[in-house]
Amino acid sequence: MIAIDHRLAQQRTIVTALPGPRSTALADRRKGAVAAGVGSSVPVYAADADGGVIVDVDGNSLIDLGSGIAVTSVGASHPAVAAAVAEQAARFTHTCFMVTPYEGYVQVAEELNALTPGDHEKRTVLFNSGAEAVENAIKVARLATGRTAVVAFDHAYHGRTNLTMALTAKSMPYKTNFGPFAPEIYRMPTSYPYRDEAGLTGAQAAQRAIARIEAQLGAASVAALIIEPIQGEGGFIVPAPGFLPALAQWARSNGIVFIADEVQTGFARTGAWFACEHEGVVPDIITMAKGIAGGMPLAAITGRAELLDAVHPGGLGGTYGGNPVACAAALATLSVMRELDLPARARAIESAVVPRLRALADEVGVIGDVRGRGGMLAIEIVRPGSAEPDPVLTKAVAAQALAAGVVLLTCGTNGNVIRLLPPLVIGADLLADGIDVLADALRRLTEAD
Ligand code: PLZ
Repeated sequence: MIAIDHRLAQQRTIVTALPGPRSTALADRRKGAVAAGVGSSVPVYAADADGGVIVDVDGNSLIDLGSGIAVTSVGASHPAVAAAVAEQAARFTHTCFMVTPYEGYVQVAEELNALTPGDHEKRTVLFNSGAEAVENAIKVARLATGRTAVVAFDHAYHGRTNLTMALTAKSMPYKTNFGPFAPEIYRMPTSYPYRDEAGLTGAQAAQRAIARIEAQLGAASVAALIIEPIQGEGGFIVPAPGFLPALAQWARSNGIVFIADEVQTGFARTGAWFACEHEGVVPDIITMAKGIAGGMPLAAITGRAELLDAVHPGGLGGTYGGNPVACAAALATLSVMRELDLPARARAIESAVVPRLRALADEVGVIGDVRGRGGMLAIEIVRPGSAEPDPVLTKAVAAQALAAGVVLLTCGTNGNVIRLLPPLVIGADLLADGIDVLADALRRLTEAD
């Protein structure tokens, strides 16, 4: 990996207890101002961030292995992105693309049409959040097919709005007591190699889902099938090879819109521009957000021209969708990603980290599975000698890592997965230090058992 110059020192420096006094004071203040329903997994308040570090309000420099949930792949303050934002904000922050359009939106659409898998004619619409992109992909699929049923999968995460809550699999904390949910959503088994019966191939896992869809719904009633090519919040689940191509093929031959939700996996994160590419899958519609704009809120759907153009004028939009500042950030982010060859950096992260995680698994006996691709890697934490999820230990590992200055996120339907999502610009030494901290935390907590 070529070293990149950064504004902030790329090192872990702890000067107070974590959280420190200023973070603790802000946490107290927040209680009286911010609704309790909004959680923060890391109780440390950010003051500055760059490359692979977040500096908190107490002056601690933490290693960022979360990228704000897979967003800041180019870092949280890349100078090219910051300059593009400032320059656009100085000209105009908003006109509303539905009122007075501007070039940046068109340019982002052109770039996404060229970058996403498949060389068919494409169209793009821009939105503000991943959930909004997913909602709109479903709107388009229903309108274009004249059908209503939508198939989602076990362990899926697609958002927190009403329709996307219905698509999301996990109840607590996303859905509990927030119903009723949108109708016509059907959940099918996914491919989860670590937990599926041994030897189940991707094609067989796909057939298991397809047989159920055909029996319970009938293919002809299905508008869309939506899936994350690597499931994110559900546990960084990489399906068995052949699963996605078989589903996509079946969808194609039954007139069903195949939607790849690449909100978390997109934009170089998995070592390809999009995770679908690892298996040559070409989705009909792809949903994108997170990494697209270096931290500015922007989301998109890109899909077959005949699907997207089927919608009547005025049928898609929103006040802020494709905000000009966010578009400027996206254009700068995409050019930085190309210039630094972030897909290659993601693959280098995988090569550096996976052998260490495998060695750690041999050593500590509580890592049931090491998986992921590129800069989207995970370990599944289980009770020794079993596959029983251990969310308590998982949480303790993240807490110990934080105490030592590493921001580490968990995920998984059972809360027992530690996920690594470093900024893709992170330096090799800083990354290695972060993995050392994770390893130490696991060693210490398993020795204490
Ligand atoms: N689709 C695949 O990963 C967002 C959610 C964190 P928004 N994932 C992080 C949380 O607890 O809210 C996500 C995703 C996939 C859709 C979404 C939704 O994206 O930008 O959060 O709406």
